[in-house]
Amino acid sequence: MYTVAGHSGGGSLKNMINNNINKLIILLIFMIMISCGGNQRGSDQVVDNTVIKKVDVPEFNRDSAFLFVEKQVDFGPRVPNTKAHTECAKYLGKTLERYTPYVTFQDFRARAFDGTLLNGKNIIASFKPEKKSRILLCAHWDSRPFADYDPDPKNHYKPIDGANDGASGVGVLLEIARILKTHKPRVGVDILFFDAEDYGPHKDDQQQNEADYWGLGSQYWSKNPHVYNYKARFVILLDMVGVSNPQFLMEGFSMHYAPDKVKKVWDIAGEIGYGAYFKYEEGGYITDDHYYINKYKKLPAIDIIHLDPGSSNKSFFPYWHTLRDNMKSIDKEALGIVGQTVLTVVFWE
Ligand code: AHN
Ligand code: ZN
Repeated sequence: MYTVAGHSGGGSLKNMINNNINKLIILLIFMIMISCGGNQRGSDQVVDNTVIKKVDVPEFNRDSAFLFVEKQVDFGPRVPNTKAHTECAKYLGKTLERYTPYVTFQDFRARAFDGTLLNGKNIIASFKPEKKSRILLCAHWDSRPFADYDPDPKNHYKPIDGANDGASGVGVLLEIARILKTHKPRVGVDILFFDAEDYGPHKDDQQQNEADYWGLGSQYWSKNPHVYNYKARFVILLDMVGVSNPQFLMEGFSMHYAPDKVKKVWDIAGEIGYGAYFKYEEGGYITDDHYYINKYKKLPAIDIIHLDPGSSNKSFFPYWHTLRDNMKSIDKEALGIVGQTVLTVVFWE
């Protein structure tokens, strides 16, 4: 037999003490709950004797982000000129239209390394389009037509799911779009999904100007932005952000073109508790979509990308450009780390 604490009846001194201890414990739990509530607030910043309020940041939902990744992968490989690609574009557009009325589809044609004419579609969602002060968030939504780094050569011409390489960044940004429907940061935000990032030359096909066959959608947008004279304070690209225990090193072109923006993002990640993943180490130069935004559009653009200079697959995650880049390689925790960091950057701007 036992009595439930606090409900033991009787008026003995022992019971009174027990009751008060229970009240104290409940009070303590409440105080802890209040101080750890879903909203994160950093210590306010003081610049030139002015206190800059660090506003409350909504909570990024990693389960929701995971579902957004899964939805894309369910279409099959999103290779340009395929049905899965067309269907997924519709899904991305429809989903964004639930969160903002300002969705633009930018159709373009681009020649691939092997002469194929690709029908590309960049997809852009804007929040507070009237605001001059803006942040641009992007990721590529297409997936690679070849698993040219698969351990089995029989797979080298099969298309990949691109769960991490493509869908992870888009999933994180769809979750941010969902949040921006109801939570309004001070700045305007654009979310841009680039097409035809990953149709670069096959490993077995040696090319002269190899690099410029990657990032075809971002090259097109950088030379033909969806808005005349488009400006943003800075640009954050997400690429391969979904594997467990991610390691975000400071990518070379990001550091070359926008070192202060890299520092800003890395500092905020550390401030909200993700310093173990955002490392102050250089991680090599990656010709990714942000490179063309810097080079042609001349906006400061950084890449948040998992890098592992010791890895056998260039310096990327172990399943990069293999058939194992599927849903099994996706970790909710990683999506949450990146999502909460980017959301905080946006709300503190
Ligand atoms: C190069 O390997 C030159 N660029 C890699 C960019 C990339 C591919 N990002 C994802 N997949
Ligand atoms: Zn890729």
